[in-house]
This record gives sequence, structure tokens and C-alpha cells, in this order.
Amino acid sequence: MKIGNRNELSEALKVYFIIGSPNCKDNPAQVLQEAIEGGITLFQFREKGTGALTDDKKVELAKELQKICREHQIPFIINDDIGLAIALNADGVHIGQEDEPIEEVRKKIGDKIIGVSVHSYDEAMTALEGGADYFGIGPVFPTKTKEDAKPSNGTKLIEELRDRGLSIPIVGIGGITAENAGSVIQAGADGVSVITAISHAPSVTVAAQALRKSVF
Ligand code: 3NM
Repeated sequence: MKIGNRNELSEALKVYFIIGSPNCKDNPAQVLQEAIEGGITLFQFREKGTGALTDDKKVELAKELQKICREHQIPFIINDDIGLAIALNADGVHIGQEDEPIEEVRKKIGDKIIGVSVHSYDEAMTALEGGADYFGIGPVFPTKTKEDAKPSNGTKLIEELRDRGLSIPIVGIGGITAENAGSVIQAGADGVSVITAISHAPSVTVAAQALRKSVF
């Protein structure tokens, strides 16, 4: 799935669903299928945390989820693992501040999408100069999903970056639900990244639909 310009990317980022096997009560392929039925617009494979798969098992799951995304023309992004993103010809990668410098990632991955987690104006400028395609900003609200998440800071940084004239696509992340997603968009984000509010919902499809309603 090729994303040609910033507008297309901004649209694709609206309902940005993330899982790895540790985030799913059911089989991840089933969860992803149901989330797609509910209207997610992009998927990130993030195989991290207690019980996360490694090596061949991780690759196998990534391939299975990528196939589902391809069948539904949902962009497929891989968290951190640049080698896997290249091997699978994923649509992009999402990297944090602890990962390889963005310039190095760009050299390896060519024109695929690169998302970067940023926590300050300075980190945002460095990522922008390095050629980031979008920013992930969080945790906007408290979250239990990321073990090393920083304290939540609301939508302050999203507002600051917009006030200072940055037009790069932004997604908020951390503790986002259908109830609070509207405030993240109002603050200037293009979309919302969500794990638990969809993956642990009694109905994954209904939860994805609700989130979609709150951002479109
Ligand atoms: N990154 P949930 S917060 C993967 O702040 C991730 O950068 C974060 O999960 C950041 O929707 C987070 O369950 C977890 O809160 C998001």
C-alpha cells in the first residue's frame, strides 16, 4: 500500500491501531480482522512486553498480519525492527528516541514511512530535520500498556508544535479511548494511536467503529 503524499498519510493515520501478541486476549490475526471491520485506517505491529514472540515466531506472526493488511489495503508499519520491515517490505517503521538515528534508518529504508516518537520541541526538530514522516506524541493520557512510558502530559506538546508552525502529521498515543480521542484531534493531531481501547474491548469491531466516529 503506497502512500504518496502528506494528505494521504494524514488520512491513513486517523485510526491507528497497534498490537503485538501480548496485547491480545484472542488470536492477534482475529483481533486485527475485527479491527479492520470496524474501520481502522493503519496498523502497526509492535511485538513487545512480557511474553513477546521472538525470532521465527515473531516473523511468522508479522507475515500473517501483513497479509491481512494487504488484503484490506491497510498500511502495515513495524515498530523498531528495521531489519524485519526491510525483509517483509513493510510500508514503514516507527522508531523511538532509543533506536537508531533517523538518518541511518532513512538510508536503509528508502522512501518508506518513518514515524518517530518525540517528547519535546527539540526532539521534534531533530526528527523533522532527519526526515520523519510523522510524529507519535505521548503518553497523552495515563497508560499501563507501555512499561517505560513517561508521565502523561496531556495534549500540551501537540498544541505547542502546532502553535510553532509545524505541519507534519501527528498522532497522539497513550490511554486514548473513543471518549477522549476528540480532544486529541482538537489539539491538532491528525489521528490517534490505540492499543487497549480496541484490543481489550468486549467487541473489537464496535470499539474500532466508536473510535472512528470520534475522529472523523
Ligand atoms: N507508546 P494504550 S504510550 C506504545 O507514550 C505506546 O510513546 C506510548 O497503549 C508513548 O492505547 C504507548 O493501551 C501505549 O494506552 C499505548
